[in-house]
Amino acid sequence: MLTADDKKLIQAIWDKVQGHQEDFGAEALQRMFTTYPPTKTYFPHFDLHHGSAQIKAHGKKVVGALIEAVNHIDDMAGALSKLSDLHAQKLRVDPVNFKLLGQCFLVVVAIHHPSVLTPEVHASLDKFLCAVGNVLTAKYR
Ligand code: ZNH
Repeated sequence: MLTADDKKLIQAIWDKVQGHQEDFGAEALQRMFTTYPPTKTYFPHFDLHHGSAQIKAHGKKVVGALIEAVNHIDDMAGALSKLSDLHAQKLRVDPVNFKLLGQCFLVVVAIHHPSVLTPEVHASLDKFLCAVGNVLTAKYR
């Protein structure tokens, strides 16, 4: 469960992410593909080279969904319902991968905003990313 304090810290860090949606998203994906190569198997139809337009576009979508989650932090399941259907019915991404992408995203935030990512903010952001992952894998069966 996200506490009121978590929500405050998450909002604060997202104020820094807004406006860098595409960059941060693409960096997190690039990092995930390099660090955890098996994640590439979900994107056989993508050009995965550095600076790929497809990675940028996808990064923007993924971070856009995270922003949507922040904006509806008390009803993430509702806000991400369609996306949850898509991941459960069509994409069937193994849930472990959500942790990996979350880690990569945390590292990207740490690189760009080292002073903002205090241990407390780190903990809250981690909780938030796990919560999003749980929503996106909730309809798996
Ligand atoms: Zn996912 C898609 C989000 C994770 C894989 N995604 C997607 C989209 C979005 C997302 C928004 C788009 C949709 C439409 O278009 O409608 N994701 C997301 C998020 C997360 C995720 C938020 C967390 C946090 N994913 C993930 C992972 C993986 C994935 C981990 C693996 C590894 N996705 C995916 C795919 C797709 C998607 C494959 C499809 C792409 C294309 O375009 O084709």
